[in-house]
Amino acid sequence: MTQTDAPTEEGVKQALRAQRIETPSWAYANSGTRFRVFPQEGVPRNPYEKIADAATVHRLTGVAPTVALHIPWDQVDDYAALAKHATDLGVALGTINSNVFQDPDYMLGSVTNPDPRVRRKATDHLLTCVDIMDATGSRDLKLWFSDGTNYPGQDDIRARQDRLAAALREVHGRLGPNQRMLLEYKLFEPAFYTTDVPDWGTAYAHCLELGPKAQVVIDTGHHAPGTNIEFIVAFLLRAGKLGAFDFNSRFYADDDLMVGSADPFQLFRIMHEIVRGDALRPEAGIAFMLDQCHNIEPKIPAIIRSVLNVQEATAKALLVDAAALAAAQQAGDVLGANAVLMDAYNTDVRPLLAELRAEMGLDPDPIAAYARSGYFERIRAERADGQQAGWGA
Ligand code: LRH
Ligand code: MN
Repeated sequence: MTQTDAPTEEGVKQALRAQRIETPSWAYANSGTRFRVFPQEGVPRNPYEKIADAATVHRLTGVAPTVALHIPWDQVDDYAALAKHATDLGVALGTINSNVFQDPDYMLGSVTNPDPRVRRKATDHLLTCVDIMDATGSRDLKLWFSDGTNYPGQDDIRARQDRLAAALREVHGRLGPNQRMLLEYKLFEPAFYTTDVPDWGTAYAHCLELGPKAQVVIDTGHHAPGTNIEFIVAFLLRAGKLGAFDFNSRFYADDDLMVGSADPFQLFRIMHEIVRGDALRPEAGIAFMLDQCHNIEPKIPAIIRSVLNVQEATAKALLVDAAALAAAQQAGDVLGANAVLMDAYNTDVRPLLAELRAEMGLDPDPIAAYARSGYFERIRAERADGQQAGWGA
């Protein structure tokens, strides 16, 4: 289906069938806010059980075949065995996420820390994550740095950028031929004055400086209120520097709520730019990941709902009549052009998706299928004892 053809139902279904959404291991485990992490029944106790839950989401949705890991939250002795476990369950290990934001040594920064010993330790962790990618067969290393300062004068803003660039360069040099590093930005939190990678421009500039294996990640919860995220998507796609999304949604800050729950129209506008940029198909190389925390809601149904929300926004974006849109834009027909987009957005795509799932041999309603499956009752009993997994904050 190209940009000029009017969308066909079969074309839309074909694109949706090929969609790939990666779920995050940490969303299956306990998470919360600085005020409280509320444990839930049936929560996984180790990476093996997190992967089993991710496999359940894939079994019911058909479009979530990979699970992202977070190190050390998903540390194991044998990553090849973990990868085999995933394969046996019909999924694969995906993006490896580094963690240089919890160790006490990183209070004043990790790779940007004034202390070279701490910088070395942080960079070594990033390199260890690449070793893990070699063992799991993962393509992507995702780098998010909580690094920043809380008070003016606390540290030299420019010197911290030099330190960051040096660490990133070392990691970029270590990557194998088919491996990438994905640099994530975030406006603030946990730092409240400067953040060393605060916005897409900073991430983009570092990735340009690094080279072809460095791409930008857009976490949809990491922007100042009112930021036009789809502009950033269009810009980075055009520049060939968009590597991935961390999908979630928010009403205020980095709320990490279910993607599409707070602002489904924004998710549609983002997916419209993806479809317009012919970047939905897996070969385009964009990793569509969820990065969420289900603090009060049951975790597996929340992730299934999130996958469905991405599918719905994508189906609507695929229904945009590109030819009519281009014609109206060309003619300066402001209302006409807007109407083309709103017609697609206001289309109820749920029947089409239910039909597609049936054609894929899946239950048209994955959430109801999960409730009927008895999976929750089983894991609740199996995992009644032992230490539940969490993010150890
Ligand atoms: C930081 C972030 C990052 C992850 C973490 C779990 O806010 O978005 O992507 O490492 O959440
Ligand atoms: Mn993220």
